[in-house]
Amino acid sequence: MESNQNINLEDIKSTKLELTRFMMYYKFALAELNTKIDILKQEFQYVHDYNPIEHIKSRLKTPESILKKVRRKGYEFSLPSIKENIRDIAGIRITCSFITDIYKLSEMLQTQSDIKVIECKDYIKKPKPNGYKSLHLILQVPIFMSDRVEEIYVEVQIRTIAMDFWASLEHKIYYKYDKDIPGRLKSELKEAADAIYQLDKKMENIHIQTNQIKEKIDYNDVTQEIFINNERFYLPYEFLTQYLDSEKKSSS
Ligand code: 0O2
Repeated sequence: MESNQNINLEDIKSTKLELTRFMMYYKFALAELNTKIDILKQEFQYVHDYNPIEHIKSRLKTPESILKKVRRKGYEFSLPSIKENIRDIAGIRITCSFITDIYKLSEMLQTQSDIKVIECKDYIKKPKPNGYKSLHLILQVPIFMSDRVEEIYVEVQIRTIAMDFWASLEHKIYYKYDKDIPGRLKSELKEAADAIYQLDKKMENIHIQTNQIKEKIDYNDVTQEIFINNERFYLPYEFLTQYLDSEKKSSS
């Protein structure tokens, strides 16, 4: 640890307080966005009868990693500069079942009125040269404090399970070889990325065919119940008929 005898204890204390407060905004932003994603997930489950999200993971960048990035990019070392320039302090990674779910989810997030879309990088349509695929969004989320509103950046990465599998292996290899992956492994990784894309498309195709069969079955299965978040509610037949009648009247 580097030591500097000129820093007094009071300064350290107040700096730690200020940094903690700063990092808390990002924690709140993650909580806010996680709630939004959870609501979208439940609504999607209800409308489409399946869960598009396999896994959600959120993380705060460590102060050590923030410092490294500020130095690497040559940004000024101040909280306003970090807030403006380091836009992945709060990060959420969502793994979806299918590629179309990635775009549906991204669209649902982007159209929320209180979320600002700052940037959208589509590494699925335009993969990185090494084969990396994922959809990256930089969003700005308002955090309502007692005396003001803070707009906080959050990076959202959305990918399929297969893309995530590839990215985590590539990430491990990247660091194992100290960021200099041997050529043979690089081309094997690229081949694996291409194979994964074909697999994603194949799985989605099977899913679409299964859905078409399910729709036919569901049409004949008019039960008198609805499920809200796994809780069952009885639906009187009259409710259905009256509702359909009023719908018809209002549309004619
Ligand atoms: P960590 O630990 O995951 O946060 P920048 O974020 O500005 O430094 P860039 O290239 O503009 O760099 O950002 P980009 O392309 O949006 O990528 C940022 C994040 O995407 C990375 O964060 C990774 O998580 C992921 N990523 C991007 N490219 C690759 C890749 O080739 N392989 C893998 N496995 N992941 C990738 P960090 O900060 O690198 O790491």
